[in-house]
Amino acid sequence: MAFRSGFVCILGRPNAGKSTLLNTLVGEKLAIVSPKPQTTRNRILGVLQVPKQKSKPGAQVVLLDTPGVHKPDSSLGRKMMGEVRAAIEGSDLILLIVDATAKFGHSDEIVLEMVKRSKTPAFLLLNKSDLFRGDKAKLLPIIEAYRQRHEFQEVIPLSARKPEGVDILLKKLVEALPKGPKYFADDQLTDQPTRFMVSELIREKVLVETSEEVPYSTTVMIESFDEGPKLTRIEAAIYCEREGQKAILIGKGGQMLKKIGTAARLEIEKMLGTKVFLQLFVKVKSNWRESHEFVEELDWRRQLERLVGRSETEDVSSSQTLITSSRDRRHEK
Ligand SMILES: Nc1nc2c(ncn2[C@@H]2O[C@H](COP(=O)(O)OP(=O)(O)OP(=O)(O)O)[C@@H](O)[C@H]2O)c(=O)[nH]1
Ligand SMILES: [Mg+2]
Repeated sequence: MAFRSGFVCILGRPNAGKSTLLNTLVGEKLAIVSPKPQTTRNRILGVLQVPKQKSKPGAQVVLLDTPGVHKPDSSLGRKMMGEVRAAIEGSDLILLIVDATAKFGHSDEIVLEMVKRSKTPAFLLLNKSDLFRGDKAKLLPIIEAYRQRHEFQEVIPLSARKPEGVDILLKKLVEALPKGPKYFADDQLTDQPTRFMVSELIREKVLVETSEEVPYSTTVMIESFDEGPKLTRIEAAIYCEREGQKAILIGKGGQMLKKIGTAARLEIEKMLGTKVFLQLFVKVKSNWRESHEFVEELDWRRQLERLVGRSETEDVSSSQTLITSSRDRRHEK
């Protein structure tokens, strides 16, 4: 038997549990998760290494978590849907994940259409099975709705959060992959720069702590990142769209910002393995979600391209943190 590998796109509506599944499969928190829809804004790569076993040669599953499929109404939304298409393109398999507690509707038809158009084999994952408390019969109508519309290679009920049924998914996943090379080193988990992961952890805390328009009008940019052996100093700007949102993010006497900062710092410290001094600023950039230019500026892949382009004329060593993946960092220690 030969080594197997491939690119697997995790696709679905907002809030279905895509990022939770990525984290569960890889065994590390690579993507932020929240109860609010449209949490993920970029495609997020996670490498799942399946070790060699007696008669089996092992495998490498390159997972791509994606933003939830929705009808975009801003530059940010269009960028998010572009990320979804980029992840589908070139994937060997699609995992269509649905919240099995939700009824089949028009939005599901749209996601299904994307699967059909890609002509890529797909599994249907019925997530949040823990909410059925063992009553699998409740899943039958939704299974039927999907089966009538598309031929899935596998249909698997699971709970990405509990987790339950994920081992079955993993087995079927590896069987479905083509023979292939190792695309990533044995110890590589993701390609995301640490700086980006830090900005995402801050954004996650904003999503959890705030409500209504604020979470959707917010983005985070790292302004400085100095890593020492024991202490990492980070300055980050939380951007929102209006003065009123800024007031909410700061809170009475700075309480809200403090809460967000403390929760984010604890997680960043865990990820970096150093103490962290985190300074947060709140800035207003009106209608930034409508600015194609600003939305592109937020894309770390674009930031890297720009750095590489500049490197012939400029010294980019001070920006190294931007191109060092979290896994490499752990190696440097
Ligand atoms: N009960 C239950 N909740 C789950 C399960 N998987 C995910 N969730 C919850 O569903 C919510 C959304 O999860 P995410 O993983 O952020 O969903 P997503 O599909 O990545 O959402 P977007 O990034 O917004 O598209 C969170 O509150 C999760 O904790 C599950 O198996 N069971
Ligand atoms: Mg997500």
